[in-house]
Amino acid sequence: MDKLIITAAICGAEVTKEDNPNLPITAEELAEEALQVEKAGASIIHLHVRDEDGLPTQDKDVYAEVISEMKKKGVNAVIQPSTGGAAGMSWQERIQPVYLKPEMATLDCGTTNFGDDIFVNDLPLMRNFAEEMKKHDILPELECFELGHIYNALQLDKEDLLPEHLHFDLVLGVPGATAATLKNLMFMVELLPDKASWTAAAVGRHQLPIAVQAILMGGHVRVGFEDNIYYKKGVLAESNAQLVERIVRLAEEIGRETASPDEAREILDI
Ligand code: KMH
Ligand code: ZN
Repeated sequence: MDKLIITAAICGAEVTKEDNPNLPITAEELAEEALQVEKAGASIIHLHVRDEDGLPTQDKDVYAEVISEMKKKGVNAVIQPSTGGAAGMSWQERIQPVYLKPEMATLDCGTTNFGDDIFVNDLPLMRNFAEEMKKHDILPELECFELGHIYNALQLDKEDLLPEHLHFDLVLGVPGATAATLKNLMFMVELLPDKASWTAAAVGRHQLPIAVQAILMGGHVRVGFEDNIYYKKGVLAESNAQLVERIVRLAEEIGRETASPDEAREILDI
């Protein structure tokens, strides 16, 4: 098995400080959090940013400021901006961080129910995002919330819109989408091409068991406040780093070493 790549999804678009006061949202808070999760063992930072009111934005300048703060603090982890943003945003708004030419960015692979909302990703939008990422040599993380999303990603691959190395993120447990069960995870993994690598992310109380399953199966793990604000039942997490540290400890016990940022780059062919 490859070393374990841990992605820290430190902020997200939906969670608020009312949900967990430890949520980082300003440039300074996000940069410090990125540094701490990297120290804890994360090699990828999945990044959303917020405006002055704490609301989700895809503004390129806000991303640029946050990323620059991270670099100033010496963050070496792969920074992976979201192109999903929040449900309801236009594609023009969502695609903005791609033009900062990050090493990696998310590419959402199909429309899905997202709680009470619909998160729209039709094939023309996906082709557009994939083409722009290819043009700027950005590795897309193929976000799959549903089984059919894997087939959409494979369609893009057939159309030669994706790089040689395919990296998937299987996101389970979003209300209205595929439930976070071990069977669903195994079924989705079986559909992936042999050459692909994959990360598992799961919402709320499912984050931990799905992460452990991914460690055992040779996949990679995503944790963080975007998907889960609790450390355990009824106890809010103190930081994203606390969630990352637990995964490092568990992986070590199971015999899986954690990848450094540069090792993650090698595994992902960045
Ligand atoms: N906030 C969700 C609607 C991504 O980052 O690409 C979409 C999302 C996926 O978080
Ligand atoms: Zn996201």
